[in-house]
Amino acid sequence: MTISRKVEQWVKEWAELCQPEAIHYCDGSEAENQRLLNLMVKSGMAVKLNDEKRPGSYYFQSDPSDVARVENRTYICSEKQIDSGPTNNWMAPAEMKKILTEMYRGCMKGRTMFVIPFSMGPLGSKIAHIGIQITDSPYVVVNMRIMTRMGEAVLKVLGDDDFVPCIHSVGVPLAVGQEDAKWPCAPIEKKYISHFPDTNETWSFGSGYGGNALLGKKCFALRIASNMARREGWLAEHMLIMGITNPQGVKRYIAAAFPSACGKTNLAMLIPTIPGWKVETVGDDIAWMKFGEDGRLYAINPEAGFFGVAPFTSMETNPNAMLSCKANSIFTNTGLTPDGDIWWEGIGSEIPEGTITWTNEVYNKDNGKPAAHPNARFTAPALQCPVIDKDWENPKGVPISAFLFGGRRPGTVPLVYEAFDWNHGVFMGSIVGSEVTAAAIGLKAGVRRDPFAMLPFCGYHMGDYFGHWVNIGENAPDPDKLPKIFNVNWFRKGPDGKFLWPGYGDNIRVLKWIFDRVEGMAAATETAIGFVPVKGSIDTDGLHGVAEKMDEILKVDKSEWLEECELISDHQKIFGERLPKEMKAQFEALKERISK
Ligand code: O2Y
Ligand code: MN
Repeated sequence: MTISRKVEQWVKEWAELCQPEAIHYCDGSEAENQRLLNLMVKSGMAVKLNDEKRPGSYYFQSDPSDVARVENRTYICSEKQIDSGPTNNWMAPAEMKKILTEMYRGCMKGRTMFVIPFSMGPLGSKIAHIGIQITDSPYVVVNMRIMTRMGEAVLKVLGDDDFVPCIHSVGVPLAVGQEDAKWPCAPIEKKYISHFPDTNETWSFGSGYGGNALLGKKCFALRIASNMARREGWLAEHMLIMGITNPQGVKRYIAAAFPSACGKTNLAMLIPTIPGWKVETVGDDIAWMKFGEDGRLYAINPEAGFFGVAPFTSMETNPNAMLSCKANSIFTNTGLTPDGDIWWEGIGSEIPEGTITWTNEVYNKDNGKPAAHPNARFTAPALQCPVIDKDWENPKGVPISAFLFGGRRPGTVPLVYEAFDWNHGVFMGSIVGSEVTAAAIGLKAGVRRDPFAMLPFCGYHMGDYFGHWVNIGENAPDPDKLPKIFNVNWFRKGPDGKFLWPGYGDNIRVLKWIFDRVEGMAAATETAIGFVPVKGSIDTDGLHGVAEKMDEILKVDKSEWLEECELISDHQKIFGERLPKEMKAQFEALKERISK
């Protein structure tokens, strides 16, 4: 393996601090992957699933204290606190590094330090970037192998260049002869997911789970990359990317941002219910976008796999996701059936007798405990998705014709509306939110704003982030080629409390309207909030009882929007002086239009 002196020196320094028993540079080969999986099976951390049911796949149970991203332990350590903004936790970089250096000292004793060279995006793409993650978790290595392009080939492309450094430890050194935990991790108060935007570094300590530990994903591809994108004039977004082809064979790509758990993976892999339309997947979570030579915005999916939520994914709700994880996949915190397969709530079949839960107990329907944790995950190669787009690895990316924003709004927000122009679209992205009714810990009931679905992922001041979107529009090589911007809301409810819109595969009907708007074809009415479909311009053929609800589904109610404006006013205040004047102007214009 050709390892540059820069990489070697950096690894040496970290090894001196973390004091691992051994250092292993990952080559990304199948043999290496198998060796690690076998070792984890032997140690009791992994279970090999039945090859007849789930070929090449493995099952893991995490520690019950380590089951999801930990936002309250996630920090943006910019030099100045103000630059991290009101929506991030902050600590001065020197202070954080002092704390963490002491925690990293000797933290890998008794373990192997793995060095993972990885590319976010197709190797060699001008939009892609290379990172190197140091970790003491073999679980992280086998997941990173699915989620990124990883191994020797990356080091070759990197040569002597700089890379994005990512440090990770589960934070549990092993004394000589000490038996390892099944899922080693540190207690919550010792977990730190720290980002240093001024030096592009991520230092993660204490968690082995998902976004806290697979550092290419949320830490690099969103929090660090959003800073890189701002400095360099591109976009790093929490967006799926999909291709849509109409019956005439015309294809357009859209990118869509929805808060976590709003069905992004389902939309990215949608199976259309209207004849002749086709949807293909480029990515289900993150988009990196740069202007191409033709003045259009091109997007790549920086990832190579899906880290999808398992519960309620089924052959009914998302057959393409189910087929993506039918082999060569990793399952974390699902149930484990006696015949060596996985099971979760909402999978679409009865739970087999004797299924083991994610907490390693025999499932008992009477004790109210689910078989799968609600945030149980499958890690599956994107290539296995039956509708993966032929250009999903095109190094140039795919040209984006439209952006979609949306949240879960039972009232106020119509099924779809289109922005008047770019800055109005940026304003729409800045007010995305979902209504929270449950007494979720630390949340008040009401609309929880999640601007651009980036609240947990924007690596700098969110007010400056809105400004960056405004600048992208201002500096576009050809403003006429900018994507059009839409807001969608699949979740509007009627007075009976039931969803008005069928959702899932029928969302193609909304995408069809958006597609036709992009092509200058579908009809719309100008309202106070934007362009809304005229009655009959959303195809409801073959849907029972929906045509008669379309007025309600598309309604823009003056009193509801006056109330919404009160909430938007509170929301904008959060960003203080850093709220761009363009966003203030958009809000004033909205209020004026509504009050007319
Ligand atoms: O809980 C985690 O660590 C995973 S979070 C995640 C994973 C895949 C895609 N999106 C998300 C998210 O929280 O947006
Ligand atoms: Mn996500």
